[in-house]
Amino acid sequence: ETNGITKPRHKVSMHYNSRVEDMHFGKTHPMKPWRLTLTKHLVLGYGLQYAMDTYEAVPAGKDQVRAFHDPDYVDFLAQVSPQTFSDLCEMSRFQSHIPPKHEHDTVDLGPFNLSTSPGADCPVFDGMSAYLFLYTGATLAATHQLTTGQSDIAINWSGGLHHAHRAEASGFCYINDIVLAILDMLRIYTRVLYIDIDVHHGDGVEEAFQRQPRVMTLSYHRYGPYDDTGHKFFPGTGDITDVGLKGTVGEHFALNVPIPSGIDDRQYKYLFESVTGRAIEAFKPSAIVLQCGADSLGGDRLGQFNLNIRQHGECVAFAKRTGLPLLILGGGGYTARNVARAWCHETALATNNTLPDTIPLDIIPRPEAFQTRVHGDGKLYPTFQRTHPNECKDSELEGMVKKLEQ
Ligand code: TV7
Ligand code: CA
Ligand code: ZN
Repeated sequence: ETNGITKPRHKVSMHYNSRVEDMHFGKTHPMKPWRLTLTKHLVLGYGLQYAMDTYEAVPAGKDQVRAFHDPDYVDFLAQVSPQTFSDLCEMSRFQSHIPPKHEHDTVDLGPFNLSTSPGADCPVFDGMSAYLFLYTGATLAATHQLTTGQSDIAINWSGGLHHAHRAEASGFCYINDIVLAILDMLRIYTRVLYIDIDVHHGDGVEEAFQRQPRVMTLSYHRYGPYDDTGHKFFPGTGDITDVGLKGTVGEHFALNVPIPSGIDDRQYKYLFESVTGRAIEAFKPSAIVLQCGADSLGGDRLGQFNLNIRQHGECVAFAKRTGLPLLILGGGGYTARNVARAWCHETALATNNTLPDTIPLDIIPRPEAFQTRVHGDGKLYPTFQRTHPNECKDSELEGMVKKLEQ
């Protein structure tokens, strides 16, 4: 026992490389890799490293990434930087310019939906290539740990980038580490259940396995009609009627739970536990992959849900109670201090530890200003102020559960 933190009977491993923290998508871009620095500081500050094995990740190999992605796309990602981008675009085998899909889109897109414009979702930035192969390497190391029986639960908070397609970056995601992990797991496990609690639809993972009856994908996400900017909530897919590719063996192996804005803890618990519970009963998975996007928390800069940290964590606890091999990944999360709180809490849950609400600020290395701005009142479990009105009616959620049970 150290710091009151104890080792669980089951084996937990965490896979990470601090070099991902130095990356900058751009000044105003919402994706901030330094949320991972905060997460690390909280995890180490509470002493959770004593409850699990920690591994420094190495970059994934190009061959490993080709298990899902297009070989030209992999070559491009391996070489791209702000300096090489235009030269790479000139090369004939890469399409050099894609006209904007919407007339009001101002960013100029290059091949594979990449761009050097500052407003792009998937910008080309310094050190990007190293970053992509590192978060992917961490996910594949975590997967290896599970498939070889060395861990019962393996965690990579820098992974979970669910929007990337075979030959296209999308929504801050370039390499789909989740698809690569599941492909690897299919060598060992008969059936893999993918659960996605990020506020966005896990479209890239769903699409990759739309013909694969050995993978069930289940995403909970904000979904609704067009907003005043002419956009649907990103990526605009994941309707309740979307259950996998019709007329293939993959039909009925995708589930989508589209949710209006402002959902609270009680309503989310009801939805998550009824639908996930039924999915597990029917599908009988041999392993679970859980994408823990923290943008479903209240007060997120991009999200529109109103979950508190404890309910977000209840989803992890629920998956853990199945006793199945569990891969836990990060994902979205744009209010950095809350991302760190949630993922630290979930690391504690994975290792059967309970944490005091008062953050051990004396152990966390950072200047005074950083402390007040980033950790707020110094509590791990604040109650979030509602930022989006609750548009979820209990009767409609019940109707949704009934529909999904069929
Ligand atoms: C997993 N929302 C990823 C979630 C990806 C969401 C989007 C932004 C955004 C991008 C910026 C930026 C932003 C304040 C927010 C239709 C568009 C509208 C680009 C401005 N500020 C995950 C992706 C989503 C980029 N994209 O699931 C640079 O918000 O809605 C869209 C697409 C076209 C492109 N424009 C946005 O959580 C990790 N982007 C500021 C600077
Ligand atoms: Ca989701
Ligand atoms: Zn998201």
